[in-house]
Amino acid sequence: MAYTLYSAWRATAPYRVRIGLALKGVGYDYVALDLIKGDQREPEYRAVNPQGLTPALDIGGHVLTQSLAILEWLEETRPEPAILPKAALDRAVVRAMADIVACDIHPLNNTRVGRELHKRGIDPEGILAWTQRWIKDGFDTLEPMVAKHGKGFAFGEQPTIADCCLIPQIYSANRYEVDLAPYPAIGAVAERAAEHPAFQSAHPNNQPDAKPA
Ligand SMILES: N[C@@H](CCC(=O)N[C@@H](CS)C(=O)NCC(=O)O)C(=O)O
Repeated sequence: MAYTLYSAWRATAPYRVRIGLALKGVGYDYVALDLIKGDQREPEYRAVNPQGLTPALDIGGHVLTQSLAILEWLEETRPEPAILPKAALDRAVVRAMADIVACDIHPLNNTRVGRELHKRGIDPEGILAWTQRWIKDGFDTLEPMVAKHGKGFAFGEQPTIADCCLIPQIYSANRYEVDLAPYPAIGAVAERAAEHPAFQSAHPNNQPDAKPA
């Protein structure tokens, strides 16, 4: 059964799912949405995902949405290689790390939030400062967690759902010129992931819709 991922090259939520799919060795067809042009709001895509957000993963007869739900589904349907640790306590820590990115940082910095701030008269510098503020806020919390639990990846020696969320958020932090010097543990995870084939294949620059810098 061919899967289809509705994605956008540098959007972080589909990037999370691309990493998860690559870690699990699951292939898929790629449908690119141009989020600036507004493809996600067109009726054609709303028929796939009524929320008008990426990602959506069509698994043949069902469309899965919400990156964390998709990552959990991947783990449940393909337990190996595991992207959650075995112990319940450890899983809770990994999920907390993922939630800091997916629930606390990203929703404040999404494309539609930037669009709304712009509509309300906030200038580009103001929007950039807003974006940076919430990334820094989340990274301030994540840094000691990663320093405590990470051993190469955010939690332990193997990639987990925490890395699926953290690596795209680091990409976004670089895009929005956040100084990462205060976050050496997070920086070390980025370096480790850059060497890993799953993270390499999922990287925005390696997507069919990637645009030159
Ligand atoms: N909570 C959702 C967030 C999905 C989301 O916000 N996706 C962004 C891309 S990273 C999007 O499609 N934005 C389009 C828009 O804001 O109009 C998830 O984790 O899947």
